[in-house]
Amino acid sequence: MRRVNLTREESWALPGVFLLKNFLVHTVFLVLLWGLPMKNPKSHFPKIHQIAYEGPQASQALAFRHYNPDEVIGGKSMEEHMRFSIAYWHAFRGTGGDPFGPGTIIRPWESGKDAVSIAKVRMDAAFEFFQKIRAPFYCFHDRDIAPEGRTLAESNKNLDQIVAHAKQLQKATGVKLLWGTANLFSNPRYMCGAATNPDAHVFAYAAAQVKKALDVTKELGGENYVFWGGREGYETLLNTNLKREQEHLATFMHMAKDYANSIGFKGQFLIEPKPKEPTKHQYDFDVASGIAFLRTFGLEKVFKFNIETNHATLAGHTFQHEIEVAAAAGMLGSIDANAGDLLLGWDTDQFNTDVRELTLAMLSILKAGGLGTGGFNFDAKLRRPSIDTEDLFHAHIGGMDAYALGFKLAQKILADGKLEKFVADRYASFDTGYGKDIEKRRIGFRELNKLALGKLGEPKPRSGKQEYLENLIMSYLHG
Ligand code: XUL
Ligand code: CO
Repeated sequence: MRRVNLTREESWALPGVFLLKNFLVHTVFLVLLWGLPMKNPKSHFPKIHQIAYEGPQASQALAFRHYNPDEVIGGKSMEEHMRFSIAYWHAFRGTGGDPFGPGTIIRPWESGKDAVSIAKVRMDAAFEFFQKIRAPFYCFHDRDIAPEGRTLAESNKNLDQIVAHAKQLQKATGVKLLWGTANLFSNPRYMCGAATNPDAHVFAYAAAQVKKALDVTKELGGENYVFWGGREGYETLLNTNLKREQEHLATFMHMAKDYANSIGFKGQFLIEPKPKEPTKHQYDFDVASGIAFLRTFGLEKVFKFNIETNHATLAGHTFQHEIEVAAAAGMLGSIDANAGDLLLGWDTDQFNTDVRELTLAMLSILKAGGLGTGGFNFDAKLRRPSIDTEDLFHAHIGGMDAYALGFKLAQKILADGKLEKFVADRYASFDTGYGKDIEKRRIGFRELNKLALGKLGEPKPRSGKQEYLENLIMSYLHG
């Protein structure tokens, strides 16, 4: 065959090439058309736009009145200050079920050909929600995001598929993982505990599950890793070797840290105390007993605390109390933001809109220098009759606004300085003289005895001024 040298234009005009060209152009066009919906996947919340800050006078309900992510306070945006996070288990696995009846909440995205594909669509909906509600972080248990398989290997395989999906969504949206954790409490194998189970077989299985959870938390850039010991406690002391179980729990935590170090996971380890529920007694009862546990077993440098409001009240403390105890030990890590119903007495996990409580909590958090790698994770769920998708937005808007307002009011209280000055003055006798010597441990009972019998005489009582201080706080809240 004779070869002819054709120009580029001429070669495009040849019949065969013309057909090929047309074919290519059409194919590219079709692929582009087909690709469009892939780039703009179907919205799961088509009627709801990204929530905007509209200020306290906002006319519509789906707007922020106090949380303005872009507002800069003290050189940092509110988004950076608050580090809000969505709890996957409540927001995307919560059904409204309770011990007396099944779930009431049916989500349109909960359908598909198999559990893994449903999990992927659910995750698409979750990331759309994170963006629309303007939460920069989310948190999960391994089994929230991916279905548990028939074997551990199958569960790990499911998790790998979903983690790959999460990684893409994180990259596409900029939403990050505040913390990961393992669910060591739902499956019946853990009914007598995980690390504190009397059966070493269960301990081994739990270790393997946490190993994997640490792997995926690292893979997704998680900034912390949480241990909530849901069933690490007992139902009755009749069948329990408490000492051995506590030692096993500590061993498990040491193993977790050794493994995390070995894979180069730099996230902060957090313990989330809770006194009871589901067990009668949980070993990490509250922050104080958590500190004692960690110090007893040489783990105090490894852990900080993830403090949950409702867990604090179940332990008979205020939220602020738990924050102060952790802060005093330099172990304040993160917050599971919710509220309990004090008349009910179980872990109702409600959204917190009590601005006074949150202002006081924020005051303690700010005085402690903030949360570092932690954040405010909404470990809170909708009430059983709140079945509209929109309710998920109202709930989180309320929580975010209440926390943002609490933050701003606490800033105001600190800037004003009256409260801090009052407290500083109350302890001023320890700033100089024998008071300072006491703090520095430079004197003892003999010297103090001499002073008390000699020039000091009877101490003069001073008012604690509680009512004045309560009114002062009220003046910041309500003018
Ligand atoms: C349970 C609870 C957990 C932890 C994570 O009361 O708070 O969801 O936050 O395991
Ligand atoms: Co929690």
